[in-house]
Amino acid sequence: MVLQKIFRAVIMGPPGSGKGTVSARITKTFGLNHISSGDILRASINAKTEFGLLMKACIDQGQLVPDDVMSRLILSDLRAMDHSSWLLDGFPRTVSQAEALDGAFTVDSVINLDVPFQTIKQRLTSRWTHLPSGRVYNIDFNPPKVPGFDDVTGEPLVQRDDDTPDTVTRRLKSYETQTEPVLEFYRSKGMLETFSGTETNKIWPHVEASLHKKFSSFNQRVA
Ligand code: G5P
Ligand code: MG
Repeated sequence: MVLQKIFRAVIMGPPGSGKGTVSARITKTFGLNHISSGDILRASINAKTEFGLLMKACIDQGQLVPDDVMSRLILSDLRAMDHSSWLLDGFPRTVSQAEALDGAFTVDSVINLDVPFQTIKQRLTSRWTHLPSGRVYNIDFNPPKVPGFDDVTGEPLVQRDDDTPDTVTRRLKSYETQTEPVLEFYRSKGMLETFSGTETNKIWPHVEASLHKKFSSFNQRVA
């Protein structure tokens, strides 16, 4: 579906709930630009920038990067994109970040993936990532065509340093204490749409249908 106006969405959900997986399907189907805060941070770590190395300590311990750093980073990337439609994945993650985003941009849709923590723990230990693109694979769910290598570039896949069982537990804890209040922030504004389940393939048709509906009414309002 071709969009006639800028459409801006946020995708939320606990670590491993499938934000990256669903985002890839949304960008393919609807052509939004995918901006993943985690991918941006991992690119800085991979490039061994001073900033990246500082942030790596936080990330590897399953802690959040400080709000002011994160909001500055993401908002400046969004401003640079100016007249584009985008889908934000991994930001905002605290109420302070949500307020910063709210002050700078109008968000048209907030998608919340609600997946049980038990399901997530199993998934993350068998995740393989192509760091330069952020493409994710899973040994059980969507294995790469050649084990250990990215389907598109043929480059090696890695396991994220923060996907160890202990760090996953800490990330889930931080999600409960720091990110769940953001759901309330958007719920109280009537913007939150929650999709519950344990399988992305069952959740996705509902997300797709909801976005199709939103995009249609959005285009009608513009026309
Ligand atoms: P990230 O990178 O934002 P998380 O923790 O929010 O990391 P993550 O781990 O990237 O989220 P996801 O994107 O929600 O998970 O999930 P995914 O990668 O698509 O799917 C997980 C796995 O499950 C994959 O292997 C996938 O193939 C598989 N899978 C998907 N669906 C199914 C299914 O139906 N069945 C099965 N069997 N498998 C499936 O953030 C990382 C860190 O960066 C910092 C923090 O330290 C954070 O911990 N950070 C921030 N700090 C402060 N503020 C922010 N805004 C920050 N953003 C990032
Ligand atoms: Mg992700």
